[in-house]
Amino acid sequence: MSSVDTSLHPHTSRRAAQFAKAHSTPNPLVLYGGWFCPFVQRTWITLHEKNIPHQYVEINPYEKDAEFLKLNPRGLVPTLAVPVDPARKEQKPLYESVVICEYLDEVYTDPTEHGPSLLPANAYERARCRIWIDHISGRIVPAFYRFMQHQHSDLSPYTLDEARAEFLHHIKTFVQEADPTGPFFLGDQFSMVDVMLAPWLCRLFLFDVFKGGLGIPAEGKGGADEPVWQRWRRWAKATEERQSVLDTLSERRQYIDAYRRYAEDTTQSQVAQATRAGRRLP
Ligand SMILES: N[C@@H](CCC(=O)N[C@@H](CS)C(=O)NCC(=O)O)C(=O)O
Repeated sequence: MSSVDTSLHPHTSRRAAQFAKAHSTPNPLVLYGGWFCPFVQRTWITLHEKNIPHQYVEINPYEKDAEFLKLNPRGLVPTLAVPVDPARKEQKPLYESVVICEYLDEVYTDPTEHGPSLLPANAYERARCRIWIDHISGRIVPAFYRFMQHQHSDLSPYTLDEARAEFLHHIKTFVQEADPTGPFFLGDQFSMVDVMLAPWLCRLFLFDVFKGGLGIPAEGKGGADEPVWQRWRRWAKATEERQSVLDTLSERRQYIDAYRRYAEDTTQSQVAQATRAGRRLP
């Protein structure tokens, strides 16, 4: 079956292309990524936020190149090759976007070079951030794909309205836990929680393109939920305007082409297959 999985646009574009080009020379820390991938964008944002020297290598994870599978037997991007010896000559692989981002935050700690940590110093606050990171990865992200892959068919186990309502419910729960003033989840400090959701925020326009709208009420039209949606808009605006987020985005047209196969539910990506089968995402 022909599939976007192997016929994806091969290159990143716009600001993401500039960021990739600025990190194209060999470095002991290597990010293997795909421009279209929101899990990769999490890693990219972390590298950018912390000003971490690295090499970016664009690959198509659907091609399952043998060298790539040696690094990550799951065959997923992001995959990171990290230097593990003092001379920074020997590399070992890491994968899973949350694990990778936390690793980068833990290792690159010099505040003069890398700015503040993306997680709070206080252990309780750090643990609370992890609850909301888990909410994003375990609830918001799966609901995003269920909504995006919904098909109007008698065989569909859920309606589009149900998928939309489930997605918005998880967003609302998240917003209600955010610092009331913001603009970010923890207040004025951009944190790992924001990093984890930002890539899907950048892809919400795709629901207007493919699914008849996202369904977040327009300003002043939120009824009893108006304060929640106001707080959401404050978070979304600040996060969308964050330099690290802007600099890791490609041309909108490319996302529309890449996500059409999700919207039509024809992609064979592991995420899409898990969504279709009602399994946990890879
Ligand atoms: N849980 C993984 C998910 C990564 C993931 O699904 N990446 C996709 C691209 S967005 C991929 O590499 N897909 C290859 C495939 O489905 O075979 C993470 O957080 O890093």
